[in-house]
Amino acid sequence: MPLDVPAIRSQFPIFQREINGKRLVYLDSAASAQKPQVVIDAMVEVWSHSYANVHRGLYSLAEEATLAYEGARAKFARFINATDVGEIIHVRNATEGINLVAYSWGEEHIHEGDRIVITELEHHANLVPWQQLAKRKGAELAYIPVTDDGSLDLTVLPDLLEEGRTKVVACSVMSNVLGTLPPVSEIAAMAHAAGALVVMDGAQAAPHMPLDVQTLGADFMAFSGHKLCGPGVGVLWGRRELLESMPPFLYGGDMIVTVKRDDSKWNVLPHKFEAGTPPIAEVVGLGAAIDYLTAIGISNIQQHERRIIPYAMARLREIPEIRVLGPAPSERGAVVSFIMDGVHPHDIASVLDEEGICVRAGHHCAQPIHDRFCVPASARASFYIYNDEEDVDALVAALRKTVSLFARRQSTPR
Ligand code: C6P
Repeated sequence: MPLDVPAIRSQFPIFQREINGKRLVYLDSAASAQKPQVVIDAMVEVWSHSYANVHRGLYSLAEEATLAYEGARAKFARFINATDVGEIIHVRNATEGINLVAYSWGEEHIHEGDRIVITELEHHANLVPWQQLAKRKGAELAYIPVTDDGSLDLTVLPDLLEEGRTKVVACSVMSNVLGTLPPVSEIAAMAHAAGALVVMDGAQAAPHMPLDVQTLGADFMAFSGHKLCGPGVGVLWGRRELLESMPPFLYGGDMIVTVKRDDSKWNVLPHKFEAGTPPIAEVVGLGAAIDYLTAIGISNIQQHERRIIPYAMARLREIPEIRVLGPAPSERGAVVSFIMDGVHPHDIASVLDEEGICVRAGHHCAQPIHDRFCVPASARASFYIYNDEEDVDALVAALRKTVSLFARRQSTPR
């Protein structure tokens, strides 16, 4: 079903405001998505009427808060088709989820001489934790390279997957710079055949396409609520037997069953990995966001973006000074990163801002993939449920203005 974009926009209070006297054109959802009123209301409702700490109080209010908090966990499990809610760990964000795996699983299982495989298109969140683990342990960090057209060169993977030596493959389900959608199930099958575990970074994919942890073949997957129109909490999913075997990541309240002066026993899953008071209203808010997106339909969202992306790329191609990075429209998710001859991405973002258009400019926390394409930075437009062709047209008009502004500056004698 096509999305009713004007109706969706009207559900987000932020679109009532203007930026620099212009209609707000928000093209930075890959950094963080805007929040619909239902999510804001769900959090206000918790704070106004149902707030107490969870898992601790023996009074009605605490039980209500615990039910709402645990109810959200069940929604997250359904969202990614996990059958066991104990496998859903609430974390701050995808970054924390991946760090949890790299520390808790990695410290125990990675040894000197082992190999960790990642890809050249990873966000720093799925790169630096593995890089630093490899350094601590004297392990090798190997990269699956990216081809000129922005896809993964999987011809090298069989050589990188050395049985007994390659312990883990960590891969993004969607690149935040190129939009590339690596064949993660295929990668997972190859990794498993060589005895390696698979960690999937679902941060960019989760808002845009159905993710089913049972068919994807992941052992762990992390995603962030703030990119799903929710607040700042995230989810780490992991296979129960792996999570059971791993030591806690953080120690403190709620993650124990008994503490004696000299030793402690850990709580059951998922609580073993949720030390301290969690962000209660935020978890409930993410539950509301998942309900909201599920009602729109994740497949409908994917179809919507499959129309916007080819349109955006075709329109950007009309500007000869622009070079788009990454694969063809049919091979990518809802991000388009580009560079403009002679204009720094920061300057592009500033001119667009004057027009009320928000894009991201810089390395997007993914420096190695920019190095791969020999550019220090790019500008990135990313699209979501509240964007339509009108937003693309506004972007293209503002980019034309940027081109002529800088052409004029360069031809003005100093
Ligand atoms: N990318 C972007 O503008 P956090 O910050 O933990 O919520 O998400 C980290 C992360 C992990 N993986 C991928 C593929 C990502 O894109 C991100 C976040 C944002 O591209 C903010 S840097």
